[in-house]
This record gives sequence, C-alpha cells and structure tokens, in this order.
Amino acid sequence: MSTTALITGITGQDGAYLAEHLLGLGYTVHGIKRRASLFNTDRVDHLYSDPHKPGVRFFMHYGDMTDATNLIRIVQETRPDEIYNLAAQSHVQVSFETAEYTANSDALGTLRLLEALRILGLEQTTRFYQASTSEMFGLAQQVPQSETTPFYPRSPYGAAKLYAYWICVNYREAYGLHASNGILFNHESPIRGETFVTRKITRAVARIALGLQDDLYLGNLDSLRDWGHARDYVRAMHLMLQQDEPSDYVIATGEQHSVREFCERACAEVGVALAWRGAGADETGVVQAIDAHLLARARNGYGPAPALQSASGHGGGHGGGQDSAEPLRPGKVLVRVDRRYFRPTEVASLIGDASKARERLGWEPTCTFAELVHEMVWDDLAQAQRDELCKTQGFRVPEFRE
Ligand code: NDP
Ligand code: GDR
Repeated sequence: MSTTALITGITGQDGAYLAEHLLGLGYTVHGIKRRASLFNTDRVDHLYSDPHKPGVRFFMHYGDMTDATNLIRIVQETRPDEIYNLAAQSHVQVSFETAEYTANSDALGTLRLLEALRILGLEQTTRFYQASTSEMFGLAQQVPQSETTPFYPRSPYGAAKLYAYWICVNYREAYGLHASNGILFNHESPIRGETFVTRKITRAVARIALGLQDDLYLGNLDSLRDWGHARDYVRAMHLMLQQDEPSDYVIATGEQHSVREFCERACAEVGVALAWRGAGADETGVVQAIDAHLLARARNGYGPAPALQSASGHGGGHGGGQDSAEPLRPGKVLVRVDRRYFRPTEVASLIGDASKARERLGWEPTCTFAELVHEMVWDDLAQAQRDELCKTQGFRVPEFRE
C-alpha cells in the first residue's frame, strides 16, 4: 500500500512542487485547498485526474487553517502517514496589514493541526513537517544562520511562524510526535507568487522586453537574500520525515545576493545591461547598453520589431539605424524605487548554513543562482509572448500589477 501524505497549502508554490515529488515517489497525496470565488488550483491542475477513474492518487479537500473542526475531519478521513504543513499567509509585507489573520492561520493553524493529531490519537503514527522560515532569524544575530542561531523576528509573519516553530518542538517533546521544522531560506521558481520580489522582477523584465510594460517599482534594493530553487527545497522536506528521529534543519544555499543584483541578472537574460544612478528612494536602474541579438532571442519574434545591431551607442533597429518602434534604448529608466514597498521593520540580510542537512539528510541544492534567474526569466518570457500575441490579435490582456 502506498504511503499517504496530507499537504496543507497544496495550491501554493511549495505545495505544487512537493505534491509532484511525492506522487513521483509513489505516494497517495491529499491536499487542502481554500474555497475561492475563482479557480485557484492553477499550480496543481496538471496533477489532477478524474477521481471516478481507478488508480487515482491525488485528491483535494476544501479546508482552512482557521477552521479546527474542518482540519480534524480531513485528518480523520485521510489518516495520513505524513503531514506537510505548508499553508500560511506567507507574504511578509502583507502580514503588517493583516497581523491578526496571519497569527490565526500561521501560528494557531499549526496548533490546530497538531491538536487534530492528538485528538485522533495519531501522534505516534503520523509524522509532521512544519514550514518554518529564515524570517524567524530576522535581525540576524549570527552570520551565517544555523539551527543554533537565536531568533529575532521582524514582522507579524516572523512572530507567528516563531510560535508555530516552538509549538511543533513542544509537541515533539511533550507527546513524542515525529515533528520536524524545516527552517527554509527563500526559495523561488517560475511558479513563485507574483508579488514576491524575484518573480516580480522576472515577470516585469519579460514584459518590458516584450513592450507590454514600461518600468518596475521596487522597495529596498539593498536587501540580501539566500535564494534557492523550490524544487530542491521540497526534497529536503520529504527527507526530514524519513529520518528515524525528528529534528530541525536549516535549508539554504549558503550564497547571498542583493535585490539589485537579481535585477541586473534578470535584465542580462534579455540582453539589457543595467546601470544604477542616484541613491536611496531616488535610485534608478537605467539601460546602459543593449545586446540586440540577445534581446531578439528573448523576444522570439514577438513584441517590438527586433533591433538588429547593438544599441549601445552604435545603432539598433531594422537595417541598423535607430528604430523608432524600439522602446528599449540606452538611458531608459527601467527600475524605480517606491517607498510603498518599504517595510516598517526590514530584514536586511539573510544567509544560511545548511551543514546539518548536508551531513544528516545528504541534502544539497542543485540549482545555482544564475540557473534560477535564467529559468524564471525564460518562463516569464513565454507567458509575456503569449500575452503579446493575444494583444496584437485584439484580445484584452489584464495587467496584474501591484
Ligand atoms: P505560497 O504563498 O505560495 O502558498 C501558501 C499556501 O497556503 C497556498 O496554497 C494558500 O492558499 C495556502 N493558505 C494560505 N492561508 C491559508 C489558510 N488560512 N488556510 C488554508 N490554506 C491557506 O507559499 P510557499 O509555497 O512559497 O510557502 C509554503 C510555506 O513555506 C508557507 O508556510 C511559507 O510561509 C513557508 N516558507 C516559504 C518560503 C519561501 O521562500 N517560499 C521560505 C520559508 C518558509 P491559496 O492558494 O488559496 O492562497
Ligand atoms: P521575503 O520575500 O520577505 O524574504 O519572504 P520577498 O520576496 O517578499 O522580499 C525579499 C526582499 O526583497 C525586498 N524587496 C521587495 N519585496 C517585495 N515583495 N516587493 C518589492 O517590490 C520589493 N523590493 C524590495 C524586501 O523588502 C525583502 O527584503 C519570503 C516569503 O516567501 C516568506 O514566506 C518566507 O518565509 C521567506 O521568504 C523566507
């Protein structure tokens, strides 16, 4: 009989990658999705099969982390061998606006799920993974951060996740539950939510390249993060629950990059060299030079007519001269700062030390920073090309900007 997993937050980035990983290992996967007024299962639609057909191993249940009776019932019906608690209001900046809700879903939601295991008498049989976060280190007290670094959360999200972390540790110690915290540093992918900074950048760069968007507004360009690929990080979640003893693990690449550098790399993917002018809230990212061949490759026949020569001071556009239809020119401002994206308390710098995971789980990240940016930009280019095609054919293309 196949192992059964229950994933909360299955419609999110990690939920989708984890479900795919576990199905690939032969698991039966149950996921909890929220009722929404529009379809919200985009990321897992490719895993869905008609439940009336034989051999189906992927199931979804309506539920919410704020609804204890619903969680108890789903755990009772699915009787999972492993629970991966990924559901959360996961946006740090939004948590300053919705602090109480964030605490309810991220902190108390975890407690509700752990209590469900106790109430149903499953604390010795069901293993539990808690999606903890590097945001708990917040104002980092050590560099790099490891499992022994003291916590100092800097947002309602970080504080809520800290409660979830400790209640998980407490239930492990008090009731012998096989409960593990994965203290995961930022991890991204082409299906990352569009309002997290990496995806916001790659999506904007693709749309700017295709002539669908003019510029990009960001907050703190100096922020330093340890960015990995979600596909690598969900492997670590699974490995934690396969250990004889539960424990807590930092999962990170050990490499740090700034938001500014992420912008530069993303622009370079479409042939744009970015230069920075000014400082603080007046800083801008300006086109310094354009590699016309790279830009044409990124456009793939869509968007503004290709500039055939390098536009870094020696012409561009059809036939060599400046092409008036070409919106991307040296000197054009692509990135601006908007104070709206500054946080009341910022986490300036995070970098993780994943030695314990490497030694005990045999876990290593496989995707480099450059590969991550490349994959994200090119996936967003494909989407921008589709949008551009629809637009030129007269269909309305929604903007979806925040
Ligand atoms: P996402 O924001 O992409 O996904 C969050 C998921 O939780 C979505 O499926 C969402 O549903 C669901 N959800 C939110 N609130 C509730 C609720 N009240 N009840 C039920 N479901 C809810 O996050 P990620 O996939 O990126 O992250 C997964 C987990 O890992 C989160 O707990 C996050 O805090 C944590 N984490 C993430 C890191 C990262 O870099 N990605 C790093 C460290 C920790 P819907 O689709 O309907 O919104
Ligand atoms: P983070 O991710 O807060 O680290 O939380 P996010 O991508 O939102 O921010 C990273 C850094 O970039 C700065 N920044 C901006 N951020 C956003 N969202 N939008 C902007 O325009 C912008 N400009 C600059 C931020 O200030 C910040 O310093 C993510 C989430 O996935 C959490 O759920 C998870 O726990 C942590 O990563 C680890």
